[in-house]
Amino acid sequence: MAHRWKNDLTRNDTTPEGLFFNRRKLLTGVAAGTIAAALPRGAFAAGEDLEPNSWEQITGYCNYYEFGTGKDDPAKYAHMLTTDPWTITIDGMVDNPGDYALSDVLSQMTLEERIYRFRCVEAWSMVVPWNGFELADLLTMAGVQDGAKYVAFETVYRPEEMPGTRFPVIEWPYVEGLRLDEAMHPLTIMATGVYDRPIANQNGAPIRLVVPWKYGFKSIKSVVRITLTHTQPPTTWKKANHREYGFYSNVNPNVDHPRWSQATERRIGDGFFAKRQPTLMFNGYESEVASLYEGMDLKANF
Ligand SMILES: Nc1nc2c(c(=O)[nH]1)N[C@H]1C(S)=C(S)[C@@H](COP(=O)(O)O)O[C@H]1N2
Ligand SMILES: [Mo]
Repeated sequence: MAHRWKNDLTRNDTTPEGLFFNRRKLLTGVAAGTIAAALPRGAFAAGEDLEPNSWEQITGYCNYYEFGTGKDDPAKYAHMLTTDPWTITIDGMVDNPGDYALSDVLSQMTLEERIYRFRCVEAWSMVVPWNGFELADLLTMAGVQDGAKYVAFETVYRPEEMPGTRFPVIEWPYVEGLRLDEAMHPLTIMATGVYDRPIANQNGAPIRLVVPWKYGFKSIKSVVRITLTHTQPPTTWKKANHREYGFYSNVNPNVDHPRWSQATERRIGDGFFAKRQPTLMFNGYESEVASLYEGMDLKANF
């Protein structure tokens, strides 16, 4: 199938599945020996020498705060979330607003596998095979009206199934947003699977956003509402700390996070003492997406 986008990553580049699912433990140095034993040889070369916490300090870890901020909380509690049946409300500036059953949506979408770089803001990266469909197809089905400029996303908020929401660590529900042209770009997908399996609850089941040229936190999980708007919508991390997190959140090695450099990254699976690699502009998708930001000051619009 001919693609309207270029992505030269292949199966050989992908992060081994075991590393994807266990990366929080790897990153935080918990039970390093145990995990190393369960992984293919070579995948975890120098792991056993890891100083606990050293990675935590430099990386932080990716997450699903609705299930808690502890390292193991999402894996422990995300099973509490009921993901079937699932309804997505599409509203705002669309011709066909309404509540869409996910099963109906999926029957109309072309599902594909995409192998993408996925980068956490704190300086580590993976290459992950997501399964999903283009967000543009869903928006086209809803009928975007003239004048719509942004797409707002909202995660399900169910306190009884999400123990982390009892604490006001961030404002609930989790929200994110894209400019309409970013949302319509063929690289932007709604993912329903990973490694050819339905997505795990802790990774955002049954459906989450993936924007491969932006940081991980842009990838809002368990989406229940998509709203077309005229004005730039609020985003969770910008609301929590606007000095550190902006609306755009493009992977940009020239703009450091206030507390750490983003000029280099460590690829999960390369080993803890492997040389850091230079971070690629837009996560390696520069030729695909740079034109979206032509003329913009990306230091001001971080
Ligand atoms: N609803 C919701 N979506 C979320 C988060 C969250 O806490 N809640 N965390 C974000 C962050 S910070 C990251 S790095 C990615 C991590 O996704 P993954 O670990 O499943 O790949 O999810 C993002 N989406
Ligand atoms: Mo993150």
